[in-house]
Amino acid sequence: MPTAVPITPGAIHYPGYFDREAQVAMVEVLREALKQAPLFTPRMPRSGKAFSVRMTNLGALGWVSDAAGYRYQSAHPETRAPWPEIPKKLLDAWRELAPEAPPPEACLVNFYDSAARMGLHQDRDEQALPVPVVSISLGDTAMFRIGGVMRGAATRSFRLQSGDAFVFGGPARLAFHGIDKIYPATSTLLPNGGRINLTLRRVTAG
Ligand code: MD3
Ligand code: FE
Repeated sequence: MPTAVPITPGAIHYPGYFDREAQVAMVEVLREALKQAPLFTPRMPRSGKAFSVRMTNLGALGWVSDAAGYRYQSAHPETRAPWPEIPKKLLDAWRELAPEAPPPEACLVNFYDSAARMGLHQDRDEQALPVPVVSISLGDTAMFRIGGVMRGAATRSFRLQSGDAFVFGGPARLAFHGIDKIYPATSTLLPNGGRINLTLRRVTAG
């Protein structure tokens, strides 16, 4: 088993879960998937304001956000094509890191350029809230912030580096969290820089 570092109740950090070779192979698989399901710019419900993070999805269901609201859907919002499959290495990681959980249905792919951020939020669009979320970071280092289940609770910040995995289960599953900053040129994994975060999720009740 990889080294597990407990962070807050239910949140476990696995630094360097994917070695460099596995990271390179994952980027190669993602490049192919992104040809089929290009990154799109999500928009805030109601206001329609663009996110700074671009996204796509893998798996039976994908998370999308536009002026109509947040939801999971089975097709890409622009091409209308079904999402590509979740790569086997990610399914293996899910089985190792969340052995009790039913299989993931969604893998949200977030792409951050050096100016992108993600504000403090909760992930609660899934029916399977007892099932953990598994996150994998690739590319430039990010400053990640996690708080409590109430927006005003104290927060702690951690660096997420290329190859790191994180499991958010139990009380951490509904914790507020966000990405405050990307540190440019901290990784050579992506030739043009930036950061990719993969989150594996169960959406429907397991
Ligand atoms: C804690 N992504 O996609 S990953 C997200 O780096 C999201 O792209 C960030 O927040 C990113 O929703 C943070 C870590 C993460 C992901 C999902 C969580 C932490 C979480 C769900 C519940 C609790
Ligand atoms: Fe989130």
